[in-house]
Amino acid sequence: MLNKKMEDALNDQINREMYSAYLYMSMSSCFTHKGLKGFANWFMVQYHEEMLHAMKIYEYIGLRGGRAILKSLQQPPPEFESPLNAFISTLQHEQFITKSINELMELAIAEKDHAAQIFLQWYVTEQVEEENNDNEIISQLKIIRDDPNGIMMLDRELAARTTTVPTEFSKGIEAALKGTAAG
Ligand code: OFO
Repeated sequence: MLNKKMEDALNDQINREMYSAYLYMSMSSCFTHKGLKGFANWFMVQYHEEMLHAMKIYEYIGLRGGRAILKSLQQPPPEFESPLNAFISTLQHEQFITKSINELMELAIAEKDHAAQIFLQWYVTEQVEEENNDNEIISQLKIIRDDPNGIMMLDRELAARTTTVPTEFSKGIEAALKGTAAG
């Protein structure tokens, strides 16, 4: 059974993951509007990843006898002036998420909740990959700068990103994860 402190902290993390999804959905909309469909695709794939992150916690709280409580979402910015600006914002947001995951892990250790520590390990590993993905694209964008040919080439590359996480959560996240790379 989850204790109240752990349950509240995990519920706050659901909200942060849902905001992440909302933020990347907003970036996707912005780049669709700018005619950069590859960047829009990359951020929509990221939206699905964030929904998975939120749903895993939602289900975990229930498995441990707690109750997922959904809170209001903050409005994400509607506009991003350039792909570089959006990816720098993405990296900064992911660094904030990494900090919040580390704080959750520290709470699980302080509360001697071994099951939560094992559960949170997946997120610790995931954040290393998330920050690395953003850093790689930022490096490319810094080389490209304002070169339209470079932006269009990267846009074509990012158009190839596909969703590898399940998007059907109605039968439960563990069922949806079986047989996927994300599981
Ligand atoms: Fe982007 O890792 Fe969850 O929030």
